[in-house]
Amino acid sequence: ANRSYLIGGNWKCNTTTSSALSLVSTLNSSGPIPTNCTVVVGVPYPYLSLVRSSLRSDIELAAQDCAHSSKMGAFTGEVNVEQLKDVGCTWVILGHSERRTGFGGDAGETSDLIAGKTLTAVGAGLKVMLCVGETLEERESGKTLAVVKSQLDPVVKVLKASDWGSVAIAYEPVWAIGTGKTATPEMAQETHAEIRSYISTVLGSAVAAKIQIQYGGSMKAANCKALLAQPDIDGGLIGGASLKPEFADVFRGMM
Ligand code: 3PY
Repeated sequence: ANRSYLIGGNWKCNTTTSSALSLVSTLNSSGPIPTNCTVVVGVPYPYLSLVRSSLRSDIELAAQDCAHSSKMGAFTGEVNVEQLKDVGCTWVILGHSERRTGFGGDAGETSDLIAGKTLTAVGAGLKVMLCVGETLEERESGKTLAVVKSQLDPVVKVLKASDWGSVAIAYEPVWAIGTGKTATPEMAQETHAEIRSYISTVLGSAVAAKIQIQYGGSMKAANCKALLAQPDIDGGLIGGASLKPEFADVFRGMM
């Protein structure tokens, strides 16, 4: 692709103080980051400060969610964008399918809520990895693009065109998340190209040409090369493999 690569690790609800520090030490000794590559790790809230203070400075820090409001106040359990910036985050992952679906009794986040969070994050100067993607049932009934559009449209509505410079889209087919199933590079490329063409329709060709579209869903060292070689795949959002030393192989492979 003629865009640079964005390689994100999504630690999800994993790590403790000691395993976070051991991952940091692996990353710190993993050699240079290729110049065409931005590397970001998405860390659970309790470890953001710790990771920022111990991780090499050329790897950026993301939170995995943020509050809808940027205000301090009576919002029990929420963490806002100012707090994220205060502990050194430059990115936030928003709208991951695991947040959209809900779990453990949570209702799940709507695309409107995620759009509001995206606006708040971008307004505060954070960059966003905005996750979209369809379920297996939706793919099999030919609704992939319709679903992705319905997830993107609320964001298109609230952001200014210039805000899109702070947004990357992480296309994560839900059926490939944590299942070990990966979309084939051709399948992923097809959807990435459709997403880019949709962005071009609603936001213009300049935004579309620039925006990074990451693939997510069981990306790992063994399959990243073929995925990242596709013209519209500009990086990855990596779950399980980001908890292992092989995460470094993904970005080192881009040299
Ligand atoms: C996965 O790789 O499974 C992910 O969900 C990344 O966000």
